[in-house]
Amino acid sequence: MKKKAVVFGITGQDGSYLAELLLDKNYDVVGVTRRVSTGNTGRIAHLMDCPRLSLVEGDLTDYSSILRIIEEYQPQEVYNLAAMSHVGTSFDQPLLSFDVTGKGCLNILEVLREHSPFTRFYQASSSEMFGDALTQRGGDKFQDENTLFRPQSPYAIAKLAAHHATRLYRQSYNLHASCGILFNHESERRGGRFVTKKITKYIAQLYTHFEKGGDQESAPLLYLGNLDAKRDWGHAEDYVRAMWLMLQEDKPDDYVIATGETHSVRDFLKASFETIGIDDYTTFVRQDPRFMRPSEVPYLKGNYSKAKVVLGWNPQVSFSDLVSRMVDYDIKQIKERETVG
Ligand code: NAP
Ligand code: G4F
Repeated sequence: MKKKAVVFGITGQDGSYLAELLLDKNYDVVGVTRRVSTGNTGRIAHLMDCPRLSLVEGDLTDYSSILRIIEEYQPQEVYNLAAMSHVGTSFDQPLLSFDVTGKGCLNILEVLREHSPFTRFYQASSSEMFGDALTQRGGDKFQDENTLFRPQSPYAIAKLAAHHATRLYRQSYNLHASCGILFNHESERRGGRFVTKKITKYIAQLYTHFEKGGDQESAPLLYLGNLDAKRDWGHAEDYVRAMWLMLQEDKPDDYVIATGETHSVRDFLKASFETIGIDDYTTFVRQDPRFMRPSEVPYLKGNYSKAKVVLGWNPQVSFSDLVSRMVDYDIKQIKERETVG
């Protein structure tokens, strides 16, 4: 039978890759978009001509719009990727963050419980929920499905509320509802305010500055916050495959999705500078208190053994490939803009 999936957050990084994957598997895809005054469909522009993709307006904070969409399309699968996903911003907008990222998930769960109990549901949980907690085994420090949650931001608290709500609806109402506890994943399509994209966009700018004969004195500077935080960074294309695999299982469950490697922001910075032949980044980078957070998550490294065994999932893109793909893409973007301009 041909399947239909509703994707909340289709205009985001993950939404765009998931839409590609589902269309590739011959699904009918219904993408939920927010009404905004300027365009927000850039990441899915290349898919818009596909007759199996339809877009419908809706907002996660509006129960009635979710109800209308689920009743009209009656999907076999629903993916909730929508969120206010920037951790730093959640300190400035904690109430909005909770309404969208926490309560928004509950809105979908309630609609499914009452009106579509056989629809399978995926919730985008996050490694941010672990906060400063970890599991220590021998010399190894990591997070897995059994690690405690100790969230350190309004975003993480909202995600944890959604995570527990999803588990509760699975246990109490028998919904096929699964959570992917996804560690950081980036890509060419990553939003410009996340640290990786901020770095690779800057590197592209610096590269073109030197290519045009600019000198060191007139080179732009990069302003960043905490360089010591460690993250487990993978590529979004690998991670959306895991989302889909979870909903194909007979039994719903929660899974950590990660690479099993951790690198500091400083490591990412160094690796990015190296792609353009610069060994010492310190001349070009300044620490700026504006980008420090009131509370930080110091160390994330995921143990994805369960996903490997049960789902047969493995990450394909290495850390160095991720860095070079993002830098190459950003350099190409600048060149294309200059050609058009
Ligand atoms: P993203 O690029 O920021 O995309 C977020 C999506 O949510 C966008 O499509 C956005 O729409 C939509 N959205 C925001 N508020 C909404 C609302 N009120 N109603 C409906 N849609 C709304 O995030 P991402 O990196 O693709 O991440 C996807 C999901 O995974 C998010 O839930 C994120 O929190 C979670 N997650 C991400 C990572 C990661 O490292 N990327 C790791 C773990 C979990 P607009 O385009 O209109 O803004
Ligand atoms: O790139 P980030 O903003 O990602 P963060 O906070 O880890 O959150 C991302 O991953 C989560 C999964 O763990 C997702 F749930 C969430 O939606 C999002 O996708 O920051 C990464 C690290 C942090 O420690 C931050 O303090 O980089 C540090 N950092 C240092 N300078 C900076 C900057 N972060 C940002 N955004 N901008 C800076 O200038």
